[in-house]
Amino acid sequence: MNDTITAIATPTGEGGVNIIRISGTDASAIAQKLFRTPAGKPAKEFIAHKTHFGSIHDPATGDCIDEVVLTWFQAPKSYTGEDVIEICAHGGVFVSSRILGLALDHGAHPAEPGEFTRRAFINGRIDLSQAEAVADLISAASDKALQSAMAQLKGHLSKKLNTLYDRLLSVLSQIEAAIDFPEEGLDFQKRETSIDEVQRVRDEIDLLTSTYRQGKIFREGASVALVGKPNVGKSSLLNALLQENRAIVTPHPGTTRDTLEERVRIRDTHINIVDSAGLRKHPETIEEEGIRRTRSAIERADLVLVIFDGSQSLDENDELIYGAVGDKSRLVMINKCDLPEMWSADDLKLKMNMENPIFISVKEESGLNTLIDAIYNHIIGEKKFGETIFITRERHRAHLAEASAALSKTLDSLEQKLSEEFVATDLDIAMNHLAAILGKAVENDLLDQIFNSFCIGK
Ligand SMILES: Nc1nc2c(ncn2[C@@H]2O[C@H](COP(=O)(O)OP(=O)(O)OP(=O)(O)O)[C@@H](O)[C@H]2O)c(=O)[nH]1
Ligand SMILES: [Mg+2]
Repeated sequence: MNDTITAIATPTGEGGVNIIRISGTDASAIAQKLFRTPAGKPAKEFIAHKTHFGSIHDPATGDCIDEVVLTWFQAPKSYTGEDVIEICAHGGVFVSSRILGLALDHGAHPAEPGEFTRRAFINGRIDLSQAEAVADLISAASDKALQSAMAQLKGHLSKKLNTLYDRLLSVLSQIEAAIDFPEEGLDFQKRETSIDEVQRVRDEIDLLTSTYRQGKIFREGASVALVGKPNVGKSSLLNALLQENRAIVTPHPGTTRDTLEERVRIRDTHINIVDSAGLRKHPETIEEEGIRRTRSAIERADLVLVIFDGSQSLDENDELIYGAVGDKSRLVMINKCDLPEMWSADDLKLKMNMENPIFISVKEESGLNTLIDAIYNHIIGEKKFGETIFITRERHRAHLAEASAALSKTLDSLEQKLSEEFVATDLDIAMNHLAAILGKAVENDLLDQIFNSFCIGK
């Protein structure tokens, strides 16, 4: 952590500009050695939080590498909380790697993935949930994902968790006073108010936990599986939603053998749509594995799109679908409505217990907007979320669930008038789980895991 680190902060490739970032105590000194003013002189010193126009030279050869704009973010007012130099060079892989090489030659070490953000966390600029929000912001693929990452980065979740933590801390201090002065103990009124407060905090935690399903969909996109017997038009529908010929479509049943996942944007959110092998009773050997994967895609899906072919009679293979989909959330479709229909929606209800089908023809692109609206309503709904805080990560959900469970035990002990020590222990566990989300006292392994998912230079 005492090293000065450097990395190219912009993606590799050609572009307008590239940014080379240096962070640590020696950042300015390293930059001083490389930077020259427009008059070709070394800069006496950089002015904090101001940009400096000049060029980068190789001190060994005197070669000018590039004209740049340099900014010195003086500690602690920087992204990492340390001295940070950002060199904005012309976009080009070679130029930026030469500048990076010079920074390395003059004392900087290569930054690990996410190391700048990790330092921001270690130096208390942001807490762990905000650091995670930085990663989410970078990978956001829709407006909803962006909004929830931004709210988390701004500290909405942190503020909420800190408040809940502090409320539990006040209860804990009452309990600890009772432990320290056993002759006074926890009187009836204090016990009642503690019970009320712990209950209220637990309810708020449970409410927060319940936002996970939606929050996860915002961040990762809902998983939507296309399911039906062979040849009903699943791959054709995937292609239509993607508006490109991604999956192979043929008139032969059993064309798709493997699952194929693609991201599709729907209004302000996105879905991960999975095309799969058609389900049928007597598959060829190679299809068997595909069908196994179809079942696992159904298992993982937030929503299943069940497709029937309206131009072919319903058969035993269609019947397989009902069992495979089980009680998963689903939307039912009848495709190939451009062809004469062999059966009606009533037959579907009667034979398959599937209702309210959406009639589409992928070939003629009819009914697709109705389908897209239905998918959106299913995963996002008409709800207005306003200022709601969402839990978007499994790590957060798990800690909240543990905190809630510990508070339930706290309540049991309080209600049964058990020793205050029991109450204090469980309260402490609950508080530690809330603190863990914010990254207080977390293990290095966990930090490695979180920050390794970042790109280098962030
Ligand atoms: N007439 C008509 N044909 C369609 C429609 N949608 C798909 N098809 C045709 O149906 C055939 C099968 O389409 P696919 O998209 O490959 O069907 P699938 O469900 O992916 O089939 P498998 O991969 O074998 O499970 C192709 O010949 C498509 O052109 C439609 O709306 N109308
Ligand atoms: Mg297919």
